[in-house]
Amino acid sequence: SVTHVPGFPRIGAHRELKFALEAHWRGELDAAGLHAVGRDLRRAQWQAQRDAGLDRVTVGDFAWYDHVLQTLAWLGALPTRFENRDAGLAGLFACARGSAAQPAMELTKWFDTNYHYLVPELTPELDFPGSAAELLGWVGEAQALGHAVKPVLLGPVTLLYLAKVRRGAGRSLDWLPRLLPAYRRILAALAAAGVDWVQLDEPALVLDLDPEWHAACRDVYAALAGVGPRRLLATYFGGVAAQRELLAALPVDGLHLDLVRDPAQLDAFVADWPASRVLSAGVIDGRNVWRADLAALLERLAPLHARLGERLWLSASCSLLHVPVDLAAETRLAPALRDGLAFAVQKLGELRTLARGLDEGASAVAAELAAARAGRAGLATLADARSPAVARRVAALDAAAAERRAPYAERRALQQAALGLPPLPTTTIGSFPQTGALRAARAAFKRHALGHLDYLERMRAEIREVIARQEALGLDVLVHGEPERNDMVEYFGEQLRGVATTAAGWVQSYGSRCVKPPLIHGDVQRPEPITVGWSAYAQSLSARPVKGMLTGPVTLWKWSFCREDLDAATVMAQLALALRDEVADLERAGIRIVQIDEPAFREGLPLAAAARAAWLDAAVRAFRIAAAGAAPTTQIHTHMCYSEFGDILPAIAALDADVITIETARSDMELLDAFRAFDYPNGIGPGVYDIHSPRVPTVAAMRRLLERAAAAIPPERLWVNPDCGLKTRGWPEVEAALANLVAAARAVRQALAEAD
Ligand code: THG
Ligand code: ZN
Repeated sequence: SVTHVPGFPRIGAHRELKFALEAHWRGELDAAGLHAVGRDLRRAQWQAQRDAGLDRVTVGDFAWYDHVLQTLAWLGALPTRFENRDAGLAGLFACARGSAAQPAMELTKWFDTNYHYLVPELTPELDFPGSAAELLGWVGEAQALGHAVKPVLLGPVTLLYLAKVRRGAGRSLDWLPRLLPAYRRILAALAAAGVDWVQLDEPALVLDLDPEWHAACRDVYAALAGVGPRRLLATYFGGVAAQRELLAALPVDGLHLDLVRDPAQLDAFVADWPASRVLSAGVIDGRNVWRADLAALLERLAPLHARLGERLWLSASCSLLHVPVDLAAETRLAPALRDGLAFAVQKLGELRTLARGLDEGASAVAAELAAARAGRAGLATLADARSPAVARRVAALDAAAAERRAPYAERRALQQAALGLPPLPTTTIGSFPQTGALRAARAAFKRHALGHLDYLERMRAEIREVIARQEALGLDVLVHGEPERNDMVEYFGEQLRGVATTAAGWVQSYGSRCVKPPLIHGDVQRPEPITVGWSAYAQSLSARPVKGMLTGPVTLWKWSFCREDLDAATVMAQLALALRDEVADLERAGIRIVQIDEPAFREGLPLAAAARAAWLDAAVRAFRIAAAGAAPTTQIHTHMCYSEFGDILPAIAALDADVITIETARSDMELLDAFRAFDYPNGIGPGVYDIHSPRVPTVAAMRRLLERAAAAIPPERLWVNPDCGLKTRGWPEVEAALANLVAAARAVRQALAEAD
C-alpha cells in the first residue's frame, strides 16, 4: 500500500521556524537567512517521511506563517488593502502581522483545532493572477533530493468557505469563476513539473453545508478535471457519508477519509467504490498523541486491502500539524506514559508498520504490533490511571452540585453589598506583561538554577508591582497578573494528578506561537491548592477585591491531549471537581471574586451538528460544577475570547456566571447585539480595548464603545475591561491604555449619573 501523510508539522522539532521568524522580525536575520532555515526544515520534514519508509513526501504543507495565507499568496490573492501584494516574505508578514498603514488580517480557529489561520478577504477588485512559483520551487527542491512528491493545496471550496466578503455585497461563491483559472494554471504547472498526484484539501465538506456549496463543489471539480496531476480530494475532522452521492460523482482520482473521527463512514463508501479510485484511509490519529492499536487496524484494513490492493493508501486522519514533532526529546516522562505515545515522527513509523503488515502479512510485523499493544496497555498501569475516590465523587454528583445556592438576582444584590463596587466597574482579564526577565526567572526555577525561596520572592515582587500599578491606575477589581504562569493550560496541567506535561511537545498555535498541550492520561485530581498562595498574597496587598484566576474545565480538556478511551464528559467533570475545590480554598483565603476562564468553550463545540447538544450539556454542567460551590456572595466571572458564539448563547447563559467578559473591540461591539437580542441575563464586560494591537486606544474611542454597550446592556450589569489578557503586550502601552480605559469608564459613569 502507498503510505503518505496529509501534512507534517512545519515549526521544527526544536521550534527552529519560530526562532528564525522572530529573529527576522527583530531585524536580526535577513530574508536569505530565513529562507535557508525554511529550506532546511522542509528538507528535514521530507527526510523524516522518507526515513520512515513513506512512499510519498508531502510538499506544500510548509508555510512561513499559515497555510491559508500561503495559499492566498500562491494564488496572488493577498487582501487588496495591503500595498505590498507580491508573494515575498515582507508582503506575507505585513498581512499576517499588520503594517503601519493596515491592521493585520483576522485570525480565527481552524475548524475545531487550537490552530489559527488568517481569514481570506474577498473585495470586489480581488483577482487571482498567481501561479504558485514558490510551491513549484519547493516541489523542485524535493525532487532534487530524490523524493517522490505529493503536493498539497487548500481546495477552492474550503478556501472560499473560510473567506469573508469585505466591502460591498455578494457571496463568496461569486468569486469562483475568477478563482478556478488560477487553480487550473497551478495544477497544469505541477503536472508539467512531473508531479503525478496532488492532494486538494477540502475539510469544509465535513460541515453541514448548504446545497449551494454542494453545487459549487460539483462545478469546481468538474472545472478542474482533466488538468494537471491526478487529484486526491482530502476530507478530515469529520465524516462525509452524508455527502456520499456528491463525492461519488466528483471527477477525482482519490478520496481521503478521516477514519479516526468517523470510522463508520467507510461502510457508506466501500460498497460501490469506483474501480479507478484510490481510497486514502486516514487511520492514524492526527489530532491525538496516543499510540495506535496497530493489530486492530490491520484486521480492519485487511479486507479492504484485499479488495482495493494498491488503490488502498494508508495515512493519518489529517495533517500532523496538530501534534508535536518527535517523542525523542521526552526523556523525563514516566516510561509507561512515554511508551503509550506517538508524536508525528512516531506516527510515520506506525503507517509504515501497517503497510508492511498488509503487504507482507501480520507475522512480518509481529514485534511492532506487540510493542504497540504493550505500549497502550501500559497506560493503565500508570500510578494515576484510576482513582476510585475520584470515580466515586463523579458518580455522586447530583443536580444540586451544578446549582448555585441562590439565583442570579439575589446573588447580584448580595455581591453588590459585599463588594461595594461603583457602576461600570473596571477590571482586566488576568495577565499582565511578561518581561524577558520574568520568563528567565521561571525558566531558571524550572531547571533548579533558582531556589524556591528566591523564586517565590521574585514572583511576589512582580505581584507587588502589578498591584501597585493597578491601584495607581484606579482599577476597581484587581488581578495578581499571573507571573508564575507560562501558558495557563500547561500551568494547571503541571499541578494536577492524572495529567502530565512534556519537555518539548510543541504544537503551532499561530504564526511563531506554540503551545505544549498537557497529556490527560488518568483520573484527574488536585493534590493541593494551585493558585491560592499567589492570589492570597496579592489580596493581602490591597483593600480592593483581587480576582482569583482559574482556567475552566472545558478549556483544560479541549487544550490538552486526552487519552482516547476517556469520556469527555467524565474528564470535564473531574476537572470541574478539582476547580471546585480550588474555588473553595480561594474563598477560605479571602478571595471574593473568582474568574473561571473558558476561552476554548466555542472551539470545543463538535463540528457535527448531531453531536452538539450532548457536548454542550456536558460542558455547561462541568462549568457549573466548578462554580456552584461558591457562596452567593462570591462573584464568579468567566472570560471567552474567540467571539463566534452567537449561536451558542443559550449555553453561555446557562453557565450562569455572574459576569462574562468577551472580545468585542475588534468587531465594533457587533457581538453585543446578539447578547441584547438574546436578552442575556447576567453581567457582561464587552472588551473596549483591542489588546491584539499595539495601538493605545483613546479615551474617546473607548467611551464611544462603552456608550454603545450601555445602550445594549443595562448599565447596572455592565463592566469595563480590555478584550483579553495583557501578557503579550509591553508595559508602556498597557499603562497608557488602561489609564484611558479608567478615564472612559469615569466619564460614562458621570454621564449616566447626570442623565438620571
Ligand atoms: N493557551 C493555550 N492555547 C491557546 C491560548 C493559550 N490557544 C488560543 C490562544 N491562546 C493562542 N494564543 C497564543 C498566544 C501566545 C502563545 C501561544 C498561543 C505564546 N506561546 C509561547 C511562544 O510560542 O513563544 C510559548 C512559550 C511559553 O510557554 O511561554 O506566546 O493561551 N494552551
Ligand atoms: Zn481572551
